[in-house]
Amino acid sequence: MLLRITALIFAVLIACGAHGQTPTTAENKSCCFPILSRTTLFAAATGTADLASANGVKGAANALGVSAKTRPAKPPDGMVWIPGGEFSMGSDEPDFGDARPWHRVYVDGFWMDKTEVTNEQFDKFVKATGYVTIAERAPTREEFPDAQPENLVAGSVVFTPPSEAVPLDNYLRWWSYVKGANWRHPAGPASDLKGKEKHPVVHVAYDDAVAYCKWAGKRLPTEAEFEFAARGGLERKPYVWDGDDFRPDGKWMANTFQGHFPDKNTSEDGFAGTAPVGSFPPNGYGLSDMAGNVWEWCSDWYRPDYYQTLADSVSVAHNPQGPVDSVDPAEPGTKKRVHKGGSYLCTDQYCKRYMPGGRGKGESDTGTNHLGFRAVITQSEQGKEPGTSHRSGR
Ligand SMILES: [Ca+2]
Ligand SMILES: [Ca+2]
Repeated sequence: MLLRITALIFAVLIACGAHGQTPTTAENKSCCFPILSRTTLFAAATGTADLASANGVKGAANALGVSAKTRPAKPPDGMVWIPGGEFSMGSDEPDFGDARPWHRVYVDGFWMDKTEVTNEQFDKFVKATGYVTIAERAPTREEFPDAQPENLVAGSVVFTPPSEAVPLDNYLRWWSYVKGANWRHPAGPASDLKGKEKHPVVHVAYDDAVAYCKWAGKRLPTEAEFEFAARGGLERKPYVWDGDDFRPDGKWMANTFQGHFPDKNTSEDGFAGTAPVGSFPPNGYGLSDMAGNVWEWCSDWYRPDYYQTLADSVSVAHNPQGPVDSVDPAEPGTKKRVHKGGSYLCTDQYCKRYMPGGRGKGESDTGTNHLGFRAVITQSEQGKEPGTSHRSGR
């Protein structure tokens, strides 16, 4: 355990240097910023299952009935139509260095899951395919040749708040790698999913989310699709709802963190952890929890300079797919995908990446108990064979 903790400290300290600043700077106020990676974790201290789902994927895609030109008359179950169009993407928040500058983006219309994928939905996928998530698999000697044998245990990263106020300069004070934590046991082996059937599934790594999407005949959204959808038709607004107030008319609009971070969660919005999906008002497109509840995987590789690159190269970026590779100065050598939307751990005391311009990042094999996903499908994906999505091979 000591080695694991040491490893975690090492990983955290590296991550805190993400923007060349100390952990106490505003830009690194990342209570809810899921930056931990298994590669760094295990290396410091120390696949995808056969889905048997080819027919199911093809059938599911066709069953959606997505037209090549027009939206279907009958919405796919649980999905809403996002009309597409041009919008301003990014943020001018001082803390969001990797989300600047504002730049113009166009996305085609697409269907998007109205909610984050739930435990109930993920359970159907697992029962149908026998899929085993990465957090349920013990890391192998081949994957982590330098790891100590006692560290090669299955588990995941869990928010473990301290009992009293602590300096906000060390993530280790509230994050732990917990043996036996996975989507079935979100807080560790003693926890379960009873009563959480409608809560978002967590502890899903990128590859796990991709596997689910393939089975469902869908794919993960690009970062541009997610942000376009999150904004709900609003232009350059700070939140995914209209106006400039975090609590319009005193109403809670998203599952975030209240109280004193990280030791005292007063749950004034009704939820200390995940909430059943759709517990808060939907945005302008009818999507729930595009801010807060759990972070959500996007298909883009993460680079902190990607927005600047787009702004420098084109007047309007059409359907941007993200950079061709991932570079994160915080953890050199690890490749990360984008997360969006923030989580139930976001608080303006520390970070507020529930704002639609906020960005998160994480290594593909790393899940946490505040990270999930939802899926999309575009018109052009109709009739494609399983796994042929332009996102799936990345
Ligand atoms: Ca909350
Ligand atoms: Ca969310």
